[in-house]
Amino acid sequence: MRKLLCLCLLLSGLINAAFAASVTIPLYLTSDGTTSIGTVTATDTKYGLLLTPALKDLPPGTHGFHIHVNPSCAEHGMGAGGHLDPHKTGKHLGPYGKGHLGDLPVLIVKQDGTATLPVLVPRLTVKEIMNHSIMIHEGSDNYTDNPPMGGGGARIACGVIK
Ligand SMILES: [Cu+2]
Repeated sequence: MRKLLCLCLLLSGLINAAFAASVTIPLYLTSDGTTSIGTVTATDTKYGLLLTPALKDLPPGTHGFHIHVNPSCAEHGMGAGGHLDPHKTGKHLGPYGKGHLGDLPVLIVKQDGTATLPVLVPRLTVKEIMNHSIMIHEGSDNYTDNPPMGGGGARIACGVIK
């Protein structure tokens, strides 16, 4: 019996190692701060941070999608502050550049208002995004500072990562 217990503990340890850290983030419209639009699940993989959205009630098209620095969605998303930029680059260069670490690939929303297509963020981990926030913008993102912050504009949905 004791042997079996040991084997079980060993196996569960192996399973934990195989399935790395993960966090599910609830998102809400910034218009009222309380209307749920679903979740984004962040998981560490050997290729980077995989973000899997299960979202609804969004405008179709591509949207700027970022990790913002403050763990707050208050004041229509403005409480989240700027993009996560621990290395103080001051540059918005997208997920594959050397600027803000919080610059994610654009979020793609289908005609029916849902977003389910995962994106991979090579420079981030679950640990690095904890106690920050995730933001969806009204506009898209051209991964440059012209226009500022890739042209995302208004903050339409937000979730605190904890
Ligand atoms: Cu943003």
